Amino acid sequence: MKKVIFATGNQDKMEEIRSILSDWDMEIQSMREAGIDLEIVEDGQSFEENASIKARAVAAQLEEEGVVVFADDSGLEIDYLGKEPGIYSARYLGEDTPYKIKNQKILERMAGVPKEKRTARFVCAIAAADKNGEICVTRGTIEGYIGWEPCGANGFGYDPIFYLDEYGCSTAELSPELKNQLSHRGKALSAMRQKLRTMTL
Ligand code: ITT
Repeated sequence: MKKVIFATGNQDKMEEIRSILSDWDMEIQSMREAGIDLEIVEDGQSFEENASIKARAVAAQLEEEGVVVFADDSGLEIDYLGKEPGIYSARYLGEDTPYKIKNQKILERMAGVPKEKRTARFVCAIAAADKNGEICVTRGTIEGYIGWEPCGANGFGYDPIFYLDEYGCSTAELSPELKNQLSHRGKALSAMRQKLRTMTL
């Protein structure tokens, strides 16, 4: 394996991924940097299925040997809301709706719900594929709860309303380094690195 292309159009994710993999001795390109522009329909029923769909769609465009495509499918599961928004996290209330509004809506739906029922988690599935198809998928999660108000300016998406018990703050209040150490994305990427270490690609 000589290069990894990330099948994502999400710049915030890409920034976290680069930082998480910064000590990896491997060329990492975004889809855009690799000159690939694809509309991918994410019609899977799980994070793993959607990650595979994205990785396989981009890998099918590859001509070069030794290139592996990674894709990240992630989201927020809120137990009180029956695991919503889940795999629909990016599409919740509409893809282009600002996160300030999405987060406010979630806080409204959680009004009056006691702390013990506010449990939630971020989930991330990372899929790897080469031009012959899928190689493997890993998952990482981080457990937390939905707070009562948005807080913090780091991170992206639902970070301002997702709080960690151990730190008493939202993931948008953590430094990027600490978030990446603890996060669903950090865990799934580290599991993927472990898995690929045992393979000759
Ligand atoms: P790509 O499919 O192009 O990678 P996307 O933004 O559509 O980009 P997803 O379908 O995986 O990606 O949706 C993930 C959504 O879940 C993301 O847009 C955020 O709203 C949310 N999310 C995932 N990880 C997050 C994190 O670390 N912090 C906050 N929100 C996160």
